Amino acid sequence: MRITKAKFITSAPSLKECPEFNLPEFALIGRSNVGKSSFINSVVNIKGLAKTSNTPGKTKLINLFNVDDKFIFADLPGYGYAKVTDKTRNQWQKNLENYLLNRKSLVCLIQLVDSRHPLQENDILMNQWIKYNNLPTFVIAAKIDQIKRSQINGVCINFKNILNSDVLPFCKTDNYYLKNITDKLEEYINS
Ligand SMILES: Nc1nc2c(ncn2[C@@H]2O[C@H](COP(=O)(O)OP(=O)(O)OP(=O)(O)O)[C@@H](O)[C@H]2O)c(=O)[nH]1
Ligand SMILES: [Mg+2]
Repeated sequence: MRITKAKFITSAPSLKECPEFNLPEFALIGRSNVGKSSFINSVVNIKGLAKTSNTPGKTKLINLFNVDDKFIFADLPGYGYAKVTDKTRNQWQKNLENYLLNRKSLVCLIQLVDSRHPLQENDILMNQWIKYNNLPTFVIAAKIDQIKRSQINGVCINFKNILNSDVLPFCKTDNYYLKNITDKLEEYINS
């Protein structure tokens, strides 16, 4: 799949503010700072389209992007972000859960996990929650440039064994990984 254009549509605090499109939607989920917004920018090949930051907690709303009038990316706030009050975190969690469970056009959740570290408990819990709710998903082993080339396969196999989901390696600095990812998106778009 060749992507030629992408545009920001809107930032929505919760599902009821999300406009409806007759297009398949992919939501990015994962811990804060794992690279969800950077992933979107790489796939659509537009630097800065989704806002990124060195500090966790950058994405605070449901940000929707139209890609080639073919599908929608929903950039979501990360989990595991410590610097918010319990009340704010609970509200985010409720809003996100409601979006993930009730967004009709959602065809797949793309869960990003950090290749540099073993899976964290909240990654595993999130994956179990997705499976429990019968939501389609695959996993991206993110920041793969940060581990040795010789370890890439082993890390992906390990994630796959633990999560029982397809795992694709990715880093924002090497387009080599994009083909498998866009092929995967296309499978969901066409099904
Ligand atoms: N080395 C490396 N750094 C990356 C990669 N992807 C993202 N980063 C860096 O990781 C940081 C966080 O990236 P974001 O894309 O903002 O992460 P996010 O998951 O959207 O974070 P939140 O919005 O806070 O949940 C930024 O400093 C990025 O430059 C990657 O593939 N390799
Ligand atoms: Mg983000």
